[in-house]
Amino acid sequence: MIEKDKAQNNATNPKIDDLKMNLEDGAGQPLTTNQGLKINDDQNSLLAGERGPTLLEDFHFREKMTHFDHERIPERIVHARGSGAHGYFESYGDLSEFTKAGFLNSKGKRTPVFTRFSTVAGSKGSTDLPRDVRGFSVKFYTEEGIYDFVGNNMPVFFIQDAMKFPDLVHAIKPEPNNEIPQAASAHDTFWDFISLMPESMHMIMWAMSDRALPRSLTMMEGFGVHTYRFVSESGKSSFVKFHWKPVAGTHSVTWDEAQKISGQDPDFHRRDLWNAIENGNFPEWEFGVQIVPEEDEFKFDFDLLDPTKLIPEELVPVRLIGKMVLNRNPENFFAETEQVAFHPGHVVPGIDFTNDPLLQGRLFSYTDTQLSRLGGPNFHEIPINRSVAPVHNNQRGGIARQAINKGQTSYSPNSLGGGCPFQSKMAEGGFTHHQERVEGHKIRTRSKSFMDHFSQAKLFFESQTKVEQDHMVEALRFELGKVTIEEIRERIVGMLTYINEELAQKVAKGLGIENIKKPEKPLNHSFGADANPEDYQPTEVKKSIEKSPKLSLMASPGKGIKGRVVAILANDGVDVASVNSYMAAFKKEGAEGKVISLHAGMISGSNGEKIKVDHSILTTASVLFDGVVIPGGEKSIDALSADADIIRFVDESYKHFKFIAYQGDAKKLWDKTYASRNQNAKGVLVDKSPQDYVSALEKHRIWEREDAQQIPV
Ligand code: HDE
Repeated sequence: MIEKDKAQNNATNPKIDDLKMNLEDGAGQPLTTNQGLKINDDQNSLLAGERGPTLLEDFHFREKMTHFDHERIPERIVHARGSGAHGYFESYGDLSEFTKAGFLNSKGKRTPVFTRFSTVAGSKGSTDLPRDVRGFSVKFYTEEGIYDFVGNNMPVFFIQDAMKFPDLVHAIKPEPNNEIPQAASAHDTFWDFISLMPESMHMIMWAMSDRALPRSLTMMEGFGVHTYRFVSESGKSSFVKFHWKPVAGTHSVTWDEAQKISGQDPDFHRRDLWNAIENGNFPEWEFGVQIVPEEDEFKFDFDLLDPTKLIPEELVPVRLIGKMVLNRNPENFFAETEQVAFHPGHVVPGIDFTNDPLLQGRLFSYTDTQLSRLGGPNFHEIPINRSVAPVHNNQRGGIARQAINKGQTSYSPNSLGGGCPFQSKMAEGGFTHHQERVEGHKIRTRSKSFMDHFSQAKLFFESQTKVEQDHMVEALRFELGKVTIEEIRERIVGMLTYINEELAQKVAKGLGIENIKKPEKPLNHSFGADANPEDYQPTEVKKSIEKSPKLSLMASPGKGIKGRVVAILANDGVDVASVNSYMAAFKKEGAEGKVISLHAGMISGSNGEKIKVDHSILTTASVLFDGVVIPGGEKSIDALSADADIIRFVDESYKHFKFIAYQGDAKKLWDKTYASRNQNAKGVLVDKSPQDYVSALEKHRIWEREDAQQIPV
């Protein structure tokens, strides 16, 4: 443990110290019951005679079985599938001009964090690679209490009012009659709902983009989505949007890959995060803020309170204020990743809310859901949720209460307890809500300023590169192609015409829709029975900027190849020096080379040196790697090129736009691929150095490869 602490620079992480109180380690210890009684036989029940019935008296059996029977808790209603890790946040400087939040107010200040990434729609055991939004939650264990960032990897949301959340989730989850499909939006109920809710169209553009297929959890951005508030010591308030920017850059996989990964390794993202941390390639993100002075609230052509809108970075740049490093895997998945409970309402002085009606609803939902998921009101005492700042109040009792609260009083005001625990003045860190002036009639409605449903959908689509736009067209063709009701497809395609005519045409073509009906109003069907439908319809498209290049995934390629994994195809007789030089080049960059061979175990190189095989071809697939390298060695190449799975491995890598390098005799193998029919195949490095390959890989994929899709694998 101490070694690990040192390596992970955690010797001074107060949350890790706090968790140590609850660590249990059975190594070298006798087996006991939960009451501490040493167990003599854990293999057999207590029987009445050798072949007799089991006795009710067998308390050891009863205890063991009862605990087992209750091992599961309800999975999260959304975001059930997740992976988490510990780490720290380090502030770059002093942000006290805008916020009094202590963890942001001095250069180099470190705060422990626990971060959980998730998919949204699938169950706990579903694949990591559905087309879906990803959750991005960070629990900051600050000296002033817990601050939870609970965001997504897309900066906007499907709906504007929390009232619609149960409907959205019911629509996207498996259909209630047959519980089909798992972890997928490509089905009737989801698109039926969307087709009646034009406010979703901006988020739909994001969900149909490559953002929904991240290569790695460590290669995606995070967004707070809502506009929050910063409040300074002097009470000055500003609006703020939160961002996480991955140092490794933003990268995705293709839809064909995603589907295949789901079969080959449904734990692909979880494994990737785990391995990166175990290998010491600690993932990093920079934390950024877009700050808008309060007086500029109405300066934009959209409403800052509308969670279906983003602030283009070209209008308000993102200011980077700190860095998060994830450097430690959990000891126990259930205790930490499953039981961690996030809540956008867990804030510290200096961070406050706005009246975004989606955010306001969330402030209710997150505690409420933990009551059934974690069994009662004491979930804050579960070690992973426990604040490192001291907790004292008059709450008592409840299921599984851990704290042994001393004293006679559990009320306030009291005199018998000396007035304790006492309230803190603002100057002593007591939280006060920002004093926003509020007035209005009590009405159920949606603000008219929220009705421009298409302008940012358009901005997003038109800011993508050609490759990304093509992927979006394919995604919509696929998703809507799975919809069995023709009117739903038509309604969506009709809606697309309001975003971009060409997009609508292309999707329609894929669906065999000959006459696109540009739908008349009402496009929006989400309003109360006595409301005037006209008041709820999308308004004119506004264009404050034509393009926002930052919205393209390809705008942030990052630096280096940290976290990438490259397949090295090798068999007995391989050129060992070549394998070793690739391995060394990858390791130096925080990436990994994995030797794939025809069999497991060891292979002997051309010089007799033994090399460990990481995967036999039977147990792996090209979709699990970022690229492929084929070193020379006559005997190795002869054996590999006679294997159809190896040829397919290379062809499939080509199909997925991956960089391929081969050397010397490996030309013989290359010549057997479909890909080799193209004399000018792009992204294929012949007899180049490992360093050349590393530089190429930095680009992630060679999207300019026009013939990639023609490979029939
Ligand atoms: Fe959540 N959301 N959400 N959500 N959400 C939950 O809380 C909810 C929304 C997000 O890793 C639940 O503890 C409502 C937006 C993440 O544990 C639940 C509304 C964003 C996670 C809940 C939203 C999110 C959740 C289920 C609309 C991005 C996983 C389990 C008003 C800004 C946290 C739980 C984790 C989880 C409610 C919309 C992000 C039911 C009512 C917008 C990352 O409370």
